[in-house]
Amino acid sequence: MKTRITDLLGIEYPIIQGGMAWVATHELASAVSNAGGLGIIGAGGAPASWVRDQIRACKSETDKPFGVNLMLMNPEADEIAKVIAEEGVKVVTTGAGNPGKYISMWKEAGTVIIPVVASVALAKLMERSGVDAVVAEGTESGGHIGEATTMTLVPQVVDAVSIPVIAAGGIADGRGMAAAFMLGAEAVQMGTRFVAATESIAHRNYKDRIVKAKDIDSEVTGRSFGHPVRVLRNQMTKEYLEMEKKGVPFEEIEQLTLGSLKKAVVDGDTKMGSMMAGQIAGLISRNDMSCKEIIEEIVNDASRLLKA
Ligand code: TUI
Repeated sequence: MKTRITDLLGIEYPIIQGGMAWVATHELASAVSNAGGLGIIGAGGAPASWVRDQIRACKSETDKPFGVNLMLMNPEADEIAKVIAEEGVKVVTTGAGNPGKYISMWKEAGTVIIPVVASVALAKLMERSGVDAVVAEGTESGGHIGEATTMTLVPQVVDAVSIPVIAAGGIADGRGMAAAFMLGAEAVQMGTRFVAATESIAHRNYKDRIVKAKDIDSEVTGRSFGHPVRVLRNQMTKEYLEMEKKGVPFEEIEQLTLGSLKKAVVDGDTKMGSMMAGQIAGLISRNDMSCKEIIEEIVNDASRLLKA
């Protein structure tokens, strides 16, 4: 499965791991890269010093390329952008915003730049800014999301730009990967499937909830604030959505979610934690597979389907 993305990134398989806050640590990133995909360290809301330490740990665990995801709402985004350039990280992906102001610095450092976009407009703007590829992420994804579905967004982005497009949102097996390729994608990015991988440091309770999840078990909080986030339904989402419906101001509701991602990922609090996951969680039935096993299974299944 050679594509412009495998060539651009110097990887064996066109599979990229999502840059999930708290979950996408050096352990997961190096495991995905060592398995032939592209592992990503998720900066999330972490400080720049943490990101630098993670990059150095990942370098000690793999000789293969890996990337860093810069979540643009991070208060230390400027510093993290610099750390990425200074450490000579091969690939950067960005989320939840427009990375325009960092592009020239990263280009000078020779970093491959891949913004995550949720619209054709941002994809076109990014191409004009000189980025190397885009991730077109559908609303099926976990975490911070846009409006368009993967099925509608991917082919429209593919038609609108000439750079390669990576599909994300709702992909967790070989069928999803083959479908994305039929839409014109040249790689896929998966998040939720890798949360449940053996190398993921996510708490056992969170992994178990992904395995138990059914098709309609996610909720989107924060829509009315223009900050939609997809998570698995629990006590926290129930309280959040009730408050949102009542028109409780954002600042007050925010108290409910402060630190809630760490609660889910690190403490395993499935009641009040924010268990970010995509709609495809219902398809994920195992948490005993390594990144290598996951990637090999998906690539084998997708190749078979695409040849048929
Ligand atoms: O970034 C993501 N997913 C995320 S970030 C995140 S961190 C977080 N933690 C706690 C609460 C809330 C967030 C969790 N999940 N995906 C990439 C993505 N980017 N999806 C959608 C977008 C996006 C949306 C609007 C990108 C750009 C954009 O507008 C850009 C602009 O300013 O024009």
